[in-house]
Amino acid sequence: MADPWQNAMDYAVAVARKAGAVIRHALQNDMMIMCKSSSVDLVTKTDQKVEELILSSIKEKFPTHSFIGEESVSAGQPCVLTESPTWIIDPVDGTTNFVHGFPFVAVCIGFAVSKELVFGVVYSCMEDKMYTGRTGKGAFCNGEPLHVSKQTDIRQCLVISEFGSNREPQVVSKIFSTMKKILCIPVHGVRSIGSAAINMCLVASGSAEAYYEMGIHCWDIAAASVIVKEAGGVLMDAEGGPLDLMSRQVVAANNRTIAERIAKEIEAFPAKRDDAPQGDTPRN
Ligand code: LIP
Repeated sequence: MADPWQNAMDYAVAVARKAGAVIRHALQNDMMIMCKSSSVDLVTKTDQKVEELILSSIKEKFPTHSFIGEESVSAGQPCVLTESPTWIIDPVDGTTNFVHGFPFVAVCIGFAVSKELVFGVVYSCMEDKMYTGRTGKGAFCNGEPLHVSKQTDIRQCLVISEFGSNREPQVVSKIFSTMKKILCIPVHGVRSIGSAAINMCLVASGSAEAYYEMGIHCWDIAAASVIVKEAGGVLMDAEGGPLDLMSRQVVAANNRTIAERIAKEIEAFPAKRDDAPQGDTPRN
C-alpha cells in the first residue's frame, strides 16, 4: 500500500538538514541570548529564526496543517493536539548546549495525524546524524537501521536523565533524590547530554538502555518517541501508563522491564500540562 505521508517525511528530512546548517553557521557567529521563564531557561535568536524557517517551509507545502512549535507556544500560541495533521517542532533542542558550544544540539520535527504520531525526524546537527522513524517502518540513523539494547538486567544498564531548567529547591531535591535511587540500584552509570531528543535517539541506538525526565515538553520528545518505538523500545509515563505527550514526563527504555524499574524510582513533581491554558506565568 502506498505510504500517504512518505512525501511529508522526506520533506521534513530536507527541512531539518537546512535548519541544522543554519544552527551550525550561527555557532561560528554572534548569538543573541535571552531568557524565558528564568535566567537558566535560555532562548536565542537562532531558536526563533530556525523555527520560522521550518514553519514557513512546511506551511508553504502543507498550508492546511496545524503546528505546535516551541517558540510559537512560548510566544503565546496554543499548544493543543487535535485530529488535524499536526507538526510538532523543536527548532533547537539543547539550547543551553548551543549557547555553550557543547556539541549536542538537535532539530526535531514530529508529525501526528488523528493524535497518533506518524513519523519523527531528529537531526543532531553538530554530529551530522539524521535520525528518522516512521510508524510501522523502522528507525534509522543516516540510513542504517536502529535497534535498542537487549539488556534486561537493570544493574547492567546505562541510564540518561537531565536536570531541566526548574531551580525551585523542592524540584531540584526530587530530581537528585530520583537520580540517587537509580544510581544506587546500582546501574552502570547515569549520563546527561542536554538534549532530550538526542538522549532518546541514544536509547534507540542501543548506546543507553533508558532515559527519563520530568518537566519535559511535547516538542522535546514527540519526534524522538517514534524513533525509540520503531527501534523496538517502549515509552511510558512515570506511573507506568501510556506516554501522554502533553504530560511533561517521559520514560523511554529498551524494554518494559527496564522502563518499569526506572518509573518505580521516579519522584514526580507537579508541572503544568503543555496543553493547559497558559495564563500569565511563563512556562519552564
Ligand atoms: C531542553 C531539553 C533538555 C531538558 C530541558 C529542555 P530545549 O530543551 O532537551 O533535555 O532538560 O529542560 O527542555 O529547551 O533546549 O529545546
